[in-house]
Amino acid sequence: MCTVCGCGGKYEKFGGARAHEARRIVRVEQDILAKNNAHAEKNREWLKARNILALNLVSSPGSGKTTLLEKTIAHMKATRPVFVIEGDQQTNFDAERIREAGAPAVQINTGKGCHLDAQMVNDAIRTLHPQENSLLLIENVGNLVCPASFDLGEACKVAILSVTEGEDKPMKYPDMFSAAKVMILNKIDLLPHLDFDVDQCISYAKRVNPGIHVVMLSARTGEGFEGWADWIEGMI
Ligand SMILES: Nc1nc2c(ncn2[C@@H]2O[C@H](COP(=O)(O)OP(=O)(O)OP(=O)(O)O)[C@@H](O)[C@H]2O)c(=O)[nH]1
Ligand SMILES: [Mg+2]
Repeated sequence: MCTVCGCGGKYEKFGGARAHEARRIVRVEQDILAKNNAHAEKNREWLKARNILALNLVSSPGSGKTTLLEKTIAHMKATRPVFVIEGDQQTNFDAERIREAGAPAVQINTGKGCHLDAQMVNDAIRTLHPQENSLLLIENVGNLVCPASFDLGEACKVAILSVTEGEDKPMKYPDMFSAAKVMILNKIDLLPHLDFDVDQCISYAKRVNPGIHVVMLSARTGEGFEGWADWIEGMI
């Protein structure tokens, strides 16, 4: 099990004297996830009753989540109010960037934790008070593993992969890409400088999740952004 957060992964090779410990860990893991799922369902019901579309943005650190959120706020705020929950281990940097971009934001600092959970999001919603018919964007802690296991009550997870990370990531971290409804391939402005194989990356993503929708864009230049905006519109 992840020793930082107890988040749902488990060692695959237990044997002999470690078998009892393994069973205990699996029980704890099931308890943690069951409790989280109960909170997530409450969040989902609350959001649904108010017609709030909640998206959970998950990725490794630095893939461009906050940059994409800044662009999304600029694009959406005239038509639909946008609210943001930011998750990081430390600092208020991202919430400050979001407020600067024009949307209300609550920052959650997880300390040693490596993902957001549904209770944290519940607390943040109570502080943020997202209004009816709005868009609630949740930026998870940068981590390609643990956030995959935690339902926050969102409509769906959005996995962001930047082209600087390598096309093999969907195969190496399959849980994240199978948990997501859409994969944003970000930083495509950098493709001319890299040997990133776009077709191979998409093929890997579809191997772990045949139904995954793929949007290629540059959050910096705005190229391809309409694919993301159209996808959000389709979800509303
Ligand atoms: N060239 C290029 N750089 C980008 C793009 N999107 C983001 N960046 C840069 O990538 C770096 C990280 O961007 P952030 O938006 O902070 O990434 P993040 O995923 O929010 O990072 P964490 O919150 O720390 O996990 C910054 O220097 C951005 O300017 C892009 O489309 N193209
Ligand atoms: Mg960020």
